Amino acid sequence: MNLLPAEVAAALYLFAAVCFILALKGLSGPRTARKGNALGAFGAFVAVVTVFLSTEFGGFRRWLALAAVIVGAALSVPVARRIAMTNMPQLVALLNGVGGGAAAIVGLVELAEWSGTAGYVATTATAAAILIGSMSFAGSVVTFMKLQGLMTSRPIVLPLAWLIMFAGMAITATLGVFVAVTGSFWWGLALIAAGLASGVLFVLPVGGADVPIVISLLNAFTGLAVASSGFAMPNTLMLVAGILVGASGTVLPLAMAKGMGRSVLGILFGALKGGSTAGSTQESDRPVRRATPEDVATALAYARKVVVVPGYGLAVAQAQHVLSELVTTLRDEHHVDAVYGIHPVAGRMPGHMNVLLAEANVPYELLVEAEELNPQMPSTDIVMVVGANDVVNPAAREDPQSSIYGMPIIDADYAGQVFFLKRSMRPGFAGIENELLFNEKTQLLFGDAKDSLSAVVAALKEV
Ligand code: TAP
Repeated sequence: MNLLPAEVAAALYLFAAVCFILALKGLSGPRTARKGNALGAFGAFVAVVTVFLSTEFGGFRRWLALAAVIVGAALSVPVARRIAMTNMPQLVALLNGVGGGAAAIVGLVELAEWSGTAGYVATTATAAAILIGSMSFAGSVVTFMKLQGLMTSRPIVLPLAWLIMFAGMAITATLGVFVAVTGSFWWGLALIAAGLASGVLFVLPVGGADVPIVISLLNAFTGLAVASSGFAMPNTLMLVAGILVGASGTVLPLAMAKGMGRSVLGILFGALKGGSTAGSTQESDRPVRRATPEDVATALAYARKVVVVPGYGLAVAQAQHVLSELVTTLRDEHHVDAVYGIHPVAGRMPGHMNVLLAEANVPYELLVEAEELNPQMPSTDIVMVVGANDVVNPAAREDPQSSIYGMPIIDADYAGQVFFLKRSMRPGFAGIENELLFNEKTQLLFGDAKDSLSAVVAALKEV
């Protein structure tokens, strides 16, 4: 029995779609991101309830669907609540994979129900949903395993990788055509197997820092798979939601690749050309100048302008609260013009530093983007780098041989003095040495960022 008339369901679908669009708009800035997120979740809730009430379910199927909703929510809510911010990329990968897998299964179920009676347009869209959805599922599971440390995060390049890839693409495309022409469930099943294999082959050669970019790309794939499913069923909401995910998922990897000064194609196929995208973890033994927490506190207290550059290490140390305390003390008690320098790819996920600092209630107006900050660097007294490395590495500007050459950086080396807070002489994610560590302007305060910052805050009280 249908509990909602079709017209009411269509109006609610439209309402949910508007929620999704406004959610994306909200997510485009840190001030509105929370509201955007809540609006998107509300839209998804309305959509699920509408589907549930407006669908013709036979027999016990309505209860089966309800059980699926309850199990899904019961599994995902605690996971999302407990996940550490540093593990967010792998959670996104996993949830995205589930979405892709679901779109592929919906396609397969459609083929079974139609049993060869559907038109070519519907079967072609279904073939696309099955192929892209299963690729996205398998690719996301592999990226999850890479980021979770369940397998090596280095690029894996199989022997004859190009040949395997082209053969795989040819087989998959042929199976896709078979599904579109015959509408057969069995060909659909074979297409799922080929899609899963292609998804694995697609992400194996991607390694290290590039994995999060591939996750965003797979997000876009899932969007396309859902949109294809929505077109085939037909279901307007799935179509709209899929297109939105597909479009936003395409913009994100492009923005991330730009932040790293790389091309998306270079990231995807770079490893197939040979060479690795992940660098070394070797510690440098060149001499550096050391500072004590007291040195740092005194210099900061007497500075006019200070820029703090946070990076991945801040997230690892969970030192955002004590960093915020330090900056507030400098501003309020020592009248220092202290701000945060935000690099677009600092950390390991888009907006990582914004999210981290928002947790510590840092006012948005103190977050200054790299582009706006760089012209002010020569007039900045001190840059304090907290758990960042690659995003201030001058090799990106000066060394054409460097793997990060071309990546926009925060020009910390143009400031009067630099303090680096890190634990050791190990390099950052790119695995390359940072000449700024050996610059005569630079002093290092070794230790976990939270401990070092707490010591600086304590020392500041004595200044
Ligand atoms: P990184 O270059 O990775 O440097 C992080 C630094 O933090 C390391 O030098 C590490 O040195 C230090 N560190 C780690 N744990 C610490 C702790 N507990 N206390 C103090 N220091 C600690 O980070 P970044 O400058 O933020 O650059 C980000 C990198 O990730 C870039 O290469 C970027 O391309 C890549 N990436 C970013 C994204 C996005 S979207 N954000 C996505 C993929 C890749 P020690 O080990 O010596 O402490």
